[in-house]
Amino acid sequence: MNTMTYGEAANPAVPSDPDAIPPVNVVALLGGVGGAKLASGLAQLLPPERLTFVINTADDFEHLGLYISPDLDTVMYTLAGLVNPETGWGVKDDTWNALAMLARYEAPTWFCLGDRDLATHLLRTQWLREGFPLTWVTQQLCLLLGVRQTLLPMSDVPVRTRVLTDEGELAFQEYFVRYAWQPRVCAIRFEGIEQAHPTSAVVSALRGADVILFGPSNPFVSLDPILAMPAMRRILSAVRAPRIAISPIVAGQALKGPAAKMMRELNLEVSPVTVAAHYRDLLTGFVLDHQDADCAITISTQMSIRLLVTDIVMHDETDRVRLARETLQFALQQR
Ligand code: FO1
Repeated sequence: MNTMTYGEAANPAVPSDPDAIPPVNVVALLGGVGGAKLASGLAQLLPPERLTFVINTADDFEHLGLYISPDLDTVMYTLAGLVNPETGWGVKDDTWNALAMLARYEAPTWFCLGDRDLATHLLRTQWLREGFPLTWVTQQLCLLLGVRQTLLPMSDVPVRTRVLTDEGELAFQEYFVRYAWQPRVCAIRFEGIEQAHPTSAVVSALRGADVILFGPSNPFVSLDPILAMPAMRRILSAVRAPRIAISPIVAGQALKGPAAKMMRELNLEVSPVTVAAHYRDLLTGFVLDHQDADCAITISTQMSIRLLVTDIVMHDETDRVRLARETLQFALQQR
């Protein structure tokens, strides 16, 4: 059972918890499944009004007329306690009647939309068609699902990841889901990025943050779209809050998804050193796994970044809370 360390009534008879996290404003930049795990760990340590998650929307796409926002949904379902624990995305205990009917119509079924999950996409699409921005739509969905933390799309302007592969250029979900990230990646581009800007909600959250975290998400397709928006690096460099990234690479492998395969195909070493170097001018600290402790010297000598070496693989809820706690304690030492 996890210990809730926030919001407990002060009782002088009970010694204060030395591990308690003070009420600080934390903003985390996140992609999908890895980001959602960190978000759920943070959610057990801080009151919801202290937590803002800025989420990649460059994976979003239109499918069968519906607007799908996979990373927003993954974080939202996780925090609502609704996520499918087997996949890390979609809704738990979902059924697949609509998908089976689509198959009968010989419609595309490579992107698996569960019956319950469909409700989210239907409502989001309807509200977007009525003219509401994605930020507002996300806020409403979260409110209705009882998610009290703030989930912010990185932008209300559409950005779409395009993956240039040996089999041609693919829309991100085609590359990721339809072709199960098998085509060889040559380059990645973000369509619409020049026009995209972080929303005013994202900018104020970053300016008011005491700590900024970069989740253990794919640097190239989950966090780069957030960081590639023209104003973003300038805003991040100007804030005084500690900025800490958690490695998505452990012992030469990605925690999830194609990050390691992409690194090999882009002729980069599959190592936390590559990840730290990728963000280097934006970071004050970096968290890597014990199994990569030999990288610590390289990172700390070549880049002026402080390091935390710990267990970063999140197998269960206890791991999520422990990693979130250690990362916050590490960040707070830097203030
Ligand atoms: N990922 C899959 O690998 N296969 C799917 O069929 C699939 C469906 C899906 C439906 C809704 C949703 O919100 C997410 C879904 N995902 C699926 C996950 C998702 O597309 C990827 O994990 C992310 O885009 C990468 O972060």
